[in-house]
Amino acid sequence: MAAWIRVLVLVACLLPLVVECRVRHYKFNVVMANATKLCSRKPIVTVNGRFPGPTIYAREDDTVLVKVVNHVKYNVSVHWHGIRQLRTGWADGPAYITQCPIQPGQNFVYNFTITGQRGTLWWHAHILWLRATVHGALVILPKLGVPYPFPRPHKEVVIILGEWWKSDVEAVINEATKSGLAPNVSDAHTINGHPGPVPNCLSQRGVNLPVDPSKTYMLRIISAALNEELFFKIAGHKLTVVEVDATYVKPFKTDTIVIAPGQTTNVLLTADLGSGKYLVAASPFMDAPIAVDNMTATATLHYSGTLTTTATTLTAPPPKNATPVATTFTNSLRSLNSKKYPAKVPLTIDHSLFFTISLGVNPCAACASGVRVVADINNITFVMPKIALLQAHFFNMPGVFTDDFPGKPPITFNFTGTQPTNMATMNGTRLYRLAYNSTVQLVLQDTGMIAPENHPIHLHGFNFFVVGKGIGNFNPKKDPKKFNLVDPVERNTVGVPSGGWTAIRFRADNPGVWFMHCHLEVHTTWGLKMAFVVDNGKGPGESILPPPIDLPKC
Ligand SMILES: *[C@@H]1O[C@H](CO)[C@@H](O)[C@H](O)[C@H]1NC(C)=O
Ligand SMILES: *[C@@H]1O[C@H](CO)[C@@H](O)[C@H](O)[C@H]1NC(C)=O
Ligand SMILES: *[C@@H]1O[C@H](CO)[C@@H](O)[C@H](O)[C@H]1NC(C)=O
Ligand SMILES: *[C@@H]1O[C@H](CO)[C@@H](O)[C@H](O)[C@H]1NC(C)=O
Ligand SMILES: *[C@@H]1O[C@H](CO)[C@@H](O)[C@H](O)[C@H]1NC(C)=O
Ligand SMILES: *[C@@H]1O[C@H](CO)[C@@H](O)[C@H](O)[C@H]1NC(C)=O
Ligand SMILES: *[C@@H]1O[C@H](CO)[C@@H](O)[C@H](O)[C@H]1NC(C)=O
Ligand SMILES: *[C@@H]1O[C@H](CO)[C@@H](O)[C@H](O)[C@H]1NC(C)=O
Ligand SMILES: *[C@@H]1O[C@H](CO)[C@@H](O)[C@H](O)[C@H]1NC(C)=O
Ligand SMILES: [Cu+2]
Repeated sequence: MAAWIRVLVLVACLLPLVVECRVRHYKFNVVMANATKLCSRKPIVTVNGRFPGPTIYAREDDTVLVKVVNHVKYNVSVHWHGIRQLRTGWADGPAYITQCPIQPGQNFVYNFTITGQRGTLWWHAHILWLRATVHGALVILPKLGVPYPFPRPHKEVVIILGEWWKSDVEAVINEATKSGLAPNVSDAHTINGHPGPVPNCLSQRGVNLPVDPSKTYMLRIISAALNEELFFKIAGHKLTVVEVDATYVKPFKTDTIVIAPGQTTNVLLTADLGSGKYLVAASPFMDAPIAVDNMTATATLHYSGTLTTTATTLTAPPPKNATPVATTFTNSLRSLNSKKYPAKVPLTIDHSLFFTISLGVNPCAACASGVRVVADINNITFVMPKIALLQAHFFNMPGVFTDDFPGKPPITFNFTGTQPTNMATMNGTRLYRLAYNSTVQLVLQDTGMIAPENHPIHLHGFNFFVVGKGIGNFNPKKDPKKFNLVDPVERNTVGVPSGGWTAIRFRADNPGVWFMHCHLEVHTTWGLKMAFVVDNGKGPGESILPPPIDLPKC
């Protein structure tokens, strides 16, 4: 190929999908930038000076190459949330799990191929609390010529929900780490970077979403919030849910969606009211006695031909403790399970695991409060290693982790009833080992230690099927009889309900080290995390590839 043709193809591949490109190149400059959309002049950490960051467009089967250059004072790493990373765990991104961080002045090329996936995912920083402002959409279109399993929308719009602090987010978590107690809640929620009108803040109108009467739009909704689940609704309009976490679902209509940090939801919206302006609202969902930011972020759905001066039709978001709204929504989610998109639920199980998801309290002499609030899985507060686990696994480095993560908690108690008075936890960098292609059933049980709470649990490297959920303690005799093994929703992040449990199944068909953690950043910080180590298989294409030469060093 002549050099000028190569350049032409490279440039064309940066434009959203006008030509077929097998390889898509992006450059992420991690830089400080002023947050002009927000009521603050404080510089924030961004990609390419944008908040939210740039959208990555690709098609199923494409290879994506993203060169990340770190121009800030923080260590950085980027995670491609929901991308399976088949055999390319080196490109997954969680710092100290699959890679050492990209240090100031350094760079790294993330190189991965999107196999068997299409839909809305997203990318975000996976170190410290940087993902508050370092995040963006990752839109995977079907292969050329392959239609959606629903009528093609007139237009597609990315909607990123977020959480915003007036203070520097690293100062917020550092202050909490010093005290040993919970960090400050955010000061506002955002829709595409804008909170909407905020008291004492001029020129904050929120984003405008223009629509033409009677046309259908697909909203690719992403929750990049740090610590809070959100309700999302649009005055006067129903939303038809067609996809979550980049897997198609049986379409259903709803007024309100509920979305946890880490999750994505595609909805169809038909502009069937002819004219007017309608409020778009994102507000917190919290059904436990835990402080949240109670601000509602707003935007406006604006029909073409409607005067700007027209009054906006308002809508009241559900009260923050509206558990029934959230439950009705999650209970409606089913895999499409069509011939083309079958739900391949594992029917035989090699590893039946039971993990308690919990908070705890340890003594802390250095903490201002004398104690440290922690979080754990099966009573183990995860201790981050100094060297990435995937490197330690690949190069057989001893002493970095052990593979004795327990398959059940050390003590069985009434998890959702009266709690043990001893809320101390154990510490460790313990992993659970899986043979290639083995199958796992994992019951995630919330506890009432400190307080029950809805925890969105995210698994890297896999999608899983959500085969069951319930309130109270999981009953291993009765509950499995009610599991949905036919068309359970398939996703990468699932809420464990407050004072309840969720059961998931997956097949360990991806060798590597795969992080699993609560996607409430505060809980991840507190230690609500662990990892699976999946051994190589014996056949061709069943081993992790060697690390890229530019993989950052610790
Ligand atoms: C942010 O704005 C301040 C004041 O307007 C300016 O001095 C500074 O250079 C800006 N910083 C960046 C990173 O753009
Ligand atoms: C990306 O990884 C593939 C192997 O998965 C390799 O063949 C290719 O050369 C890599 N590309 C770059 C630019 O590193
Ligand atoms: C946290 O909130 C308290 C009380 O409003 C305030 O005094 C403190 O400065 C906040 N911390 C940070 C880091 O913003
Ligand atoms: C929101 O929370 C703040 C601080 O906790 C409180 O002062 C305020 O009354 C709350 N507002 C609403 C509408 O609940
Ligand atoms: C667990 O505690 C709850 C709440 O107190 C109670 O309703 C339930 O009966 C208890 N379950 C068992 C098995 O003791
Ligand atoms: C957790 O581990 C700590 C430290 O070994 C122990 O004191 C506590 O009883 C354990 N708690 C539970 C619920 O297993
Ligand atoms: C775990 O670590 C914390 C803080 O480093 C400490 O207070 C606690 O005693 C440790 N727990 C055990 C069981 O070692
Ligand atoms: C994985 O296991 C399933 C069921 O046991 C089997 O059908 C399939 O061929 C296996 N796949 C590989 C790649 O070994
Ligand atoms: C950045 O990462 C390196 C490698 O792990 C580590 O040695 C260094 O302390 C980190 N820097 C900061 C500021 O945390
Ligand atoms: Cu959590």
